[in-house]
Order: sequence, then C-alpha cells, then structure tokens
Amino acid sequence: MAGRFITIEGGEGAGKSTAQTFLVDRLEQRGLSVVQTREPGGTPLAEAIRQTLLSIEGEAPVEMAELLLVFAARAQHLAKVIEPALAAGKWVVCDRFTDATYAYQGEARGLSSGVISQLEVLVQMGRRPDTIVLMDMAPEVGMARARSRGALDRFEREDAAFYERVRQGYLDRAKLAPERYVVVDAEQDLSSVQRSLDELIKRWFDVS
Ligand code: Z5A
Repeated sequence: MAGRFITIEGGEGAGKSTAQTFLVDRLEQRGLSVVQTREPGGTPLAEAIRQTLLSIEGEAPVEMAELLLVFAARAQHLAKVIEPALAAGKWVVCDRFTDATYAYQGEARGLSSGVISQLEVLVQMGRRPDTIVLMDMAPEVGMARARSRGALDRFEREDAAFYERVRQGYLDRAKLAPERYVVVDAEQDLSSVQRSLDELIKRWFDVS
C-alpha cells in the first residue's frame, strides 16, 4: 500500500494527541510503517520555532510574523520529515497541519485566507493531507480539559470567542472539502471516539 498523509485537527484539548497515538498504534498493528509527528514542530529547527510561537515570555509576534513562522516551520518539516517518509511509502500521521493555519491565523486572528493560500502553494508545492480528522467539540469542554493540566501557553490564553472562531473555521473548511474530512464528535467518551476511528481505518483498508 502507498503511504498516506493523515492530519488530526481541532481546538485546544480536543483529544488530538490521544487520537493520533491510537491511530498510529492501530496502523502499526496492521504492519504499516508509520511516522508520528506534529506541527508546529517535527524537526529540531521547527521545534525551536514552536517554542517561540507558544512562549509567553518576551515579544509576541504580530499576526503576519506568526503566520510566516508557522510556514517556516512547515517548510522544514515537509522537507526533512514528511516528504521523505511519504516517498519511502510510509504513512505520516501529523498532529495539526495547514488547516490549523486557516483556523487560527485566518479565521481567529483575521488574516486573509488568500494570503494563507499563497503561502500554502509556495511552501507545500501541491502536498495536501489525504485525510483530515477533525476532532470537533465545544471550545469550553476542550479549554477545561487543557486548563486542568496547569501552565497555559500563548494560544491557551486566548478567550472563548477566539476558540469559537477556530471551531467555525475548521467546520467551514470541512464543508468545503467533505471528501477529505472526517469529523469526529470529540465530546464522546474515549471508547466511542476510538470506535469512530476504527471505522475510519476500516474504510481506508476496505477501499484499497
Ligand atoms: N497553531 C497555529 O496557530 N497554527 C498552525 O498552523 C499550527 C498550530 C499547526 C500548539 O498546538 C498551538 O499551535 C495550537 C495552535 C497553534 N494552540 N492551541 N490551542 P498543540 O496541538 O500542541 O496544542 P493544543 O491544541 O493545545 O493540544 P493539546 O492541549 O495537547 O490537546 P489535544 O492534543 O487536542 O488533546 P489530548 O492531549 O489528546 O487530550 C487532552 C486531555 O483530554 C488529556 O488529558 C486526555 O487524556 C483527555 N481526553 C482525550 N480524549 C478524551 C475523551 N474522548 N474523553 C475524555 N477525555 C479525553
């Protein structure tokens, strides 16, 4: 089977990392070679950019600087990790990718989707996820989960209205490309979420 590029998206505390680990385990059980990675991050340089983006210390980036930092990290991640893995026939399961940019920097921060789309073309050269798993939940549920973990990063300090815009941004994108999106009700208990993910995996294997 050829490699596939799967991304997991959603608001803060929506269960993306939990879903990612579950998916990777299931795919490996089927004998696939899988790369588990995340954005911003995935390489030493991209992880350093992540630290800068999330830090609450020092000067906060203006919106356009934030956008360019996200895409600088993505360029590095694509070149060093994602493209080589896909070329080797591996599956890549990535916690967040460009849909997060449209939701956070676009819908929530107010930058133009046209500018984001230009950077997407420039940096990704046609690479897009095969499937985007959107972990959808009311922002207050995710915020409560994330906040119970302690210190908050720069994004986690945003208010409920910001996270409402993030959620709407994701749902709007899912409507535009329903063939690539799988929307999971992330407010369900863990075993129900996992059942939804198992059905998704079954579909991948049934059609290939
Ligand atoms: N960002 C951006 O602005 N633009 C971009 O282009 C990109 C990113 C790529 C870092 O992301 C920030 O980068 C992000 C947007 C920005 N900021 N925010 N917010 P991140 O993915 O590292 O940050 P995060 O969204 O805050 O992730 P998280 O807090 O680690 O949440 P998660 O991965 O979605 O959730 P989790 O760790 O799997 O689960 C949270 C807790 O809930 C945990 O205790 C689980 O055990 C529990 N959990 C999970 N599933 C369930 C269910 N079903 N029931 C009950 N409890 C559950």
